[in-house]
Amino acid sequence: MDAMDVLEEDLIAEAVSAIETEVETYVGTHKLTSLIIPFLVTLILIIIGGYLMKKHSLITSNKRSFVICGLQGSGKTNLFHLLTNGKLPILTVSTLEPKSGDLLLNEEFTNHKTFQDIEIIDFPANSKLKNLYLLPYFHDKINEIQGIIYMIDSSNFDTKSCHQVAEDLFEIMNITEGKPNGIDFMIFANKNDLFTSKKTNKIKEMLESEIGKIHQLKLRSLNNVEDTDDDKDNLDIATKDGKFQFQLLDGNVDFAEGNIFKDKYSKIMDWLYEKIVN
Ligand SMILES: Nc1nc2c(ncn2[C@@H]2O[C@H](COP(=O)(O)OP(=O)(O)OP(=O)(O)O)[C@@H](O)[C@H]2O)c(=O)[nH]1
Ligand SMILES: *[C@@H]1O[C@H](CO)[C@@H](O)[C@H](O)[C@H]1NC(C)=O
Ligand SMILES: [Mg+2]
Repeated sequence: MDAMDVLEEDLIAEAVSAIETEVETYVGTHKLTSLIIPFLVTLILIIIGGYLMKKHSLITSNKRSFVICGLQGSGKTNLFHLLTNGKLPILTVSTLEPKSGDLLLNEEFTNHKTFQDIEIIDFPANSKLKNLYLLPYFHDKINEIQGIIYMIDSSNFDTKSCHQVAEDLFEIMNITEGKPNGIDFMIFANKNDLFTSKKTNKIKEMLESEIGKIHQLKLRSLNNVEDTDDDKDNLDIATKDGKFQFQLLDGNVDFAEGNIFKDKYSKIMDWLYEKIVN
């Protein structure tokens, strides 16, 4: 970008001086100074104005971000390192604050304008830290979020962790579905290299049933306090015949499985590139 700017500045300088010499000889021969000077000034102002506007639009260009979230230990920080510098970290400790980085691009995309300024953010999962960082981020920057990668540890997905994931997703989706068209999700069942891991279909089925239950419970407790419409959650539209379904949400929800340890996360990359282009 810098080199481009320098080149641009040089070009403008050259153009201006070329015009000046042209005009000087013209004025010298025709003595039309009074007419030419205002014209010249206007021209230069237009060029400079256009240049500044372009610069401004570059500075304020909408940053687009992808958020990585999910429960503790699901592999978020490992994925973050892969996406931003192409390598697995030697060791990760539980994340204490959000970290952002630029998406590392495939060579074929590095010079593509569409693929510039893509930010990846790794959020801590601990519930206090979630209230401190993730939820405020959703409220403030919802329009910058291009998609959410939700990581699940598929090797440890029992009734209890299913409930925790469902609660977590419910809270997040209630926010994202508040936005027109929602926000798209990639729900990634990570750690499928471990023999205890569950298949995506099973995980999806368990989650839909659990989120459905949570939704019904919240509805019922709201009815009990005779609070009507205004306090409803935003997942109503995704409930049909009492059953919650991801595919009825405004945002698209894709599921995939793999493991980031053995480089099996191409589904995430495909999804990312698709979202960036659209
Ligand atoms: N077997 C296996 N282990 C994984 C995989 N991905 C991550 N892990 C391990 O899971 C543990 C947690 O990984 P992190 O990336 O730190 O998880 P996190 O989601 O960032 O955790 P928090 O920051 O505490 O929320 C680490 O010990 C990783 O080595 C995987 O695909 N397969
Ligand atoms: C869902 O979000 C709405 C605002 O869009 C809010 O009023 C409601 O309390 C939320 N529900 C839950 C259960 O978080
Ligand atoms: Mg982490």
